[in-house]
Amino acid sequence: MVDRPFYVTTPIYYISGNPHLGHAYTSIAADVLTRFHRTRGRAFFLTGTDEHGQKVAQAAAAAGLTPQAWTDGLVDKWKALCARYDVAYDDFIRTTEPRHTDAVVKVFEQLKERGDVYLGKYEGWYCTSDETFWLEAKLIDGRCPNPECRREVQWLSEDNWFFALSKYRARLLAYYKEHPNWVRPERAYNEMLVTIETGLEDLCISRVNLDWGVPLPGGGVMYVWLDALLNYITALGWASNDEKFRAFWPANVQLIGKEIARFHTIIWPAVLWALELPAPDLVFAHGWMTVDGDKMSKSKGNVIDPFEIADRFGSDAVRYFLMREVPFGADFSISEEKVRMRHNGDLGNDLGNLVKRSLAMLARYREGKVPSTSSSAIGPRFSDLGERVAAHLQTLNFRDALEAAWELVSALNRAIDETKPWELHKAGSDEALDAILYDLCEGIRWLALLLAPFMPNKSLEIWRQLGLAGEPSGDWRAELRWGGLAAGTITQPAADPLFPRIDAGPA
Ligand code: ME8
Repeated sequence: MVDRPFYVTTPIYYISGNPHLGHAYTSIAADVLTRFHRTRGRAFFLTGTDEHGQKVAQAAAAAGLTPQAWTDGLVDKWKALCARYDVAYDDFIRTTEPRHTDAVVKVFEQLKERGDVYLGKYEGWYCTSDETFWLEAKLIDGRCPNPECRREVQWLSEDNWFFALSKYRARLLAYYKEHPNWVRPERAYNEMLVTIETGLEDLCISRVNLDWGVPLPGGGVMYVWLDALLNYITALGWASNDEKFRAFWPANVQLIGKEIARFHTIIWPAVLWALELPAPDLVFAHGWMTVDGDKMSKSKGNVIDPFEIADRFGSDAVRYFLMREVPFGADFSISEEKVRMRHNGDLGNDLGNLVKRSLAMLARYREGKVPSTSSSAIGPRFSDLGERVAAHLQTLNFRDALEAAWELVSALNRAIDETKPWELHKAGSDEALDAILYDLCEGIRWLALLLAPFMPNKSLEIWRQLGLAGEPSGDWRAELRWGGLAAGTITQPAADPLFPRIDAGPA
């Protein structure tokens, strides 16, 4: 069997402004998933920026810059967002790079040769915010029908290229029926299936009156959505590095927000088939983040600055909140209060105190040295925990994975309260004291491993406090065996709490 890396992608984000926390959400989820898969083999994580199109051109013009100067000036901010949240991508593609634009032209030529693109006239509406063509009948009150958008649309009458999407309708229907899990969550699958059943129109794939995009032979530029979708294969070296490309494609998981499901689960597979390539294994359309129930928007002034919230709570705590709050796929509302509750509760009271109390008792009763023991009250109850957390991560149930890990946090805290190590010490019950102290340290080691994909910094801190070398990134199947922590290990408890309490009010 070929050792195929696990290939994960995020959408490439429009570089029409600064990133907000919604963008970080998808990238963090992709990072958690990639880190998990790296514990079992190779993984490859692609993200990047969508730099062409009318929306970016307009933002640049408003700033008095050329689109290229505008995107060059902003891209570092998008990379900095990844760095701030420890989003460890393997490749970051910009759609203005020649490795992408060259390949995009090749795609166009191939599609043309195949007879899958043809010249026609587009007469209809266009939403610049969504970069979407809308036919008259689809508009709602004369505005963009996307519920997240509802902005004014612009009339277009252009001679453009069209992709013969309707030709792929039957294949799409068959594919959906044969692969009922290829679009998740189920709601997105059902919605997309209905869209296909209702009928598909051919897709306009060029903009003849726009010059900010990939120039097409004969004039005009490629429609920004087709340009953007292709990043997932151009970054791998499609048509330039066949060996790399074959080793990576099809992607294992493509993460997107639910509002762009139609592009990724109807247009994208059809384009891939037209290029004689397979569709990705899974497209996961996650839910939408709102602020106190409202859509995040500049005009409402409720955009959460991802840098500020990370400075206030720490990037790991924000990552934890985002993955723990709701099942991936569900919409959710974020507020400072909610993040603070999770931070002070789950992280500070449950996990942070567990580590602090356990290592403090070890320091007091055993000079910080992990004792040896022959019995464990806790290990046998959790022998399948690694497999359970892994199973949840395989299916992108981030919340369930964290809840399963928290069963161990709770069990260890409860064990302290029930065994009362201070009384065992007083009574001279050395064996029982060794047993509970070992269980606590070993349980904490497990937690560092299980939580590392979610909270890479805090897990490493825990690992260091346990006195362990390297990083908590080993293969769970080998590492998660109760008793793995060597007796005699000298722990290094830190004076400061892992998650110092944060009170309401200004930072
Ligand atoms: O659509 N809640 O880019 P974009 C959850 N360039 N996720 C959110 C979010 C929110 N409030 N806001 C943004 C584009 N996202 C195209 C994609 S891909 C070939 C081209 C995340 O800058 C989510 O992943 O509008 C969403 O799909 C994406 O950012 C949209 O980013």
